[in-house]
Amino acid sequence: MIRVAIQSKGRLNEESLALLKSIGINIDEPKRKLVSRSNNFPIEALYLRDDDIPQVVSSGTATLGIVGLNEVVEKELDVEMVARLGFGGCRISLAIPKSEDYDGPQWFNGRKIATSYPVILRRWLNENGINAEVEVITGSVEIAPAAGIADGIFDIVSSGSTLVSNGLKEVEVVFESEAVLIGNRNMDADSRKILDEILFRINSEKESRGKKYILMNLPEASLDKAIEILPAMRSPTVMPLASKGWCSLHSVVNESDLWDKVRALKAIGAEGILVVDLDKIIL
Ligand code: PRT
Ligand code: ZN
Repeated sequence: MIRVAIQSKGRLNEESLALLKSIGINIDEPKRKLVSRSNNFPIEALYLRDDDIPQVVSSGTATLGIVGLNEVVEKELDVEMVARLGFGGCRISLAIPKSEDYDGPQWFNGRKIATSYPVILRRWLNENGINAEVEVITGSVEIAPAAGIADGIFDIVSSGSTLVSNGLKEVEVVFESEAVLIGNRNMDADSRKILDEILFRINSEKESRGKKYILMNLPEASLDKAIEILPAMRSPTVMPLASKGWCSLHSVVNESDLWDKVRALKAIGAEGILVVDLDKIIL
């Protein structure tokens, strides 16, 4: 049994649980529970504030954790970075009042910046040789300039609408983040085995993203051309049809070029084309 720390509420909670569900792990939602055990996988969820997740994983209270990369880097704790999870995407940026002229990082020299991410900010200031004062505040960082607390802010941005509605403009993207799976450095062999199974399932799930299963009837004479249009994982599956001179062709395509492929296949005589959602691809 291993314990995985998950955000109890907030932006990453739903997608963390959805990720576990998508890889076949049943787990109850937090609902005032601190711990909940899966009934079909040797895992137990520990529901916490995101700020506490790097610490509990680093200390071993939980073996795994799902948390924003920004929190992991900011806390400067030694944990294993196991996988990027592809959700919770955001950036941490510097922003200043939109009326200001911005002439590059030196704008911040001698100015005051409000943030909840002082470690990541100080690193950037050092790298750029900027001497600025860092004002650490938690929550509502975006109101600091209007409140006269700071000249600029360093905060999480996703759509950018919070900045706009506070009269601010984004001037430097300093850090790109997404949800990550982290692990305790000293996990034992049994835990490692469970983690390997989780990773195997996550990768199968990832592999199927943005892909569709396509099947069609095709004149056998067009088969070579169709195989050129549809390079599949190994090679497309071809099956004979009852009507002479025809076959059924199955393959996997990227959703991004699905319609180009469909047009090309129709042009060489494909009929009855079916496009089906893919759930997992086990390589
Ligand atoms: O209660 P707890 O401490 O667990 O949660 P929290 O309030 O500290 O964090 P939460 O739930 O807001 O965010 C958790 C994680 O989600 C962050 O650490 C990031 O990794 C990630 N994330 C992704 C975001 C955003 N997108 C985001 N937009 N975290 C915060 N925001 C904020 C942003 O600061 C801004 O104020 O959302 C606001 C809206 O953003 P715009 O640009 O879309 O307007
Ligand atoms: Zn938090």
